[in-house]
Amino acid sequence: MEFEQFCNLLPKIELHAHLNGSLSAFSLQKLGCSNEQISEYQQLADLQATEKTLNECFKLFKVAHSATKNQQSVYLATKYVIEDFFNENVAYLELRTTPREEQNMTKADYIESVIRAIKDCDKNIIVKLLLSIDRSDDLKCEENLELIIKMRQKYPNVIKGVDFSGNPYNGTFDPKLFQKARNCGLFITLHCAEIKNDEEVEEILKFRPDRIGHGTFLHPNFGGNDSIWKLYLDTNIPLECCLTSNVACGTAKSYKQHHLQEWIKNSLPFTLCTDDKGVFGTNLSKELGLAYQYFSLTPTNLWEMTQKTVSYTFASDEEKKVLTKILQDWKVKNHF
Ligand code: 6MZ
Repeated sequence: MEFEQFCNLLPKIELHAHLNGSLSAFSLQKLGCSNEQISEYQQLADLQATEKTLNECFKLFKVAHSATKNQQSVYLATKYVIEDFFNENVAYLELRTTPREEQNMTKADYIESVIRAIKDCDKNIIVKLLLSIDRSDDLKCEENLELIIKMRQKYPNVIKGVDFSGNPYNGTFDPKLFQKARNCGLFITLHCAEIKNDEEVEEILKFRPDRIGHGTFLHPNFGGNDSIWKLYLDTNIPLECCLTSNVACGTAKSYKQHHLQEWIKNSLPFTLCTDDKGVFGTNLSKELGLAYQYFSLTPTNLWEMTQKTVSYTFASDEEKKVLTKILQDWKVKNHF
């Protein structure tokens, strides 16, 4: 089997995908975005990685947000994103999104629309929802968490966790807030060290979330420091690694000089993810291909990484067994 085909056909697990950032240009078109907006979106997605900065990337989310302002469009957006992941053989998807209020839509309506699309999905893919707390929306964090807890009580099999995201130049991590979420049975994944912010990173690691996103400025060779790296090693928290996103945002210098190498070298837990595949013009199969190209991860390494990722998911034990079997059967069927 050709390597590209391997990456596409492998039953994959995606744990870090923001709903609105995952919308393809084609989906945005179907959701009513103008040609002008689409070309702005595509031009930026096609730019040389080094020409973009994290702040510029954040401007792009406005395009998708302008197309998902009511319950029907949020429903359709969720449906399209799930279908795109399914079409590249993602078997398990944890989709995350920030509940958003618009003129004719409450945050609860927003969540309900996403859940309706997840429940209506008739494809062979397991989808779970993580609700994001936007760090830029400091003043509303408590209120947002209350809503998330309430919705989780209503949909315990779909809403599995809470994510802390948003522009990392804004806001601060509040351990009390996430402890409250944890006490209510929610899993916690936090964007951590996407930019250099040692004080916050230390607090996040001491909190010991179930997973962290990005982890860019942790290792001393990548802008971290010895005590932070030691703290990380003590926790051994799985990393949601988003290669293209980090390179596109300029937080990693290049694919070759990406901090993932430290995880590989030290046999630390990680999984490859897309972050915002619409914004960054990628998909999970491509991310696997990049790990092969730049870090020599073989098909066997990538299969093993996927198998380990099963234990990092927020799925039930039963679902984890199903995923393990899917992967085992696929390996046997494809003789490798
Ligand atoms: C931090 C990010 C992000 O929630 O509207 N988001 N937060 N770092 C990143 N790295 C590039 N990429 C996306 O999806 C878009 C939202 O996800 C968060 C931002 O808050 C963005 O507005 P939803 O579905």
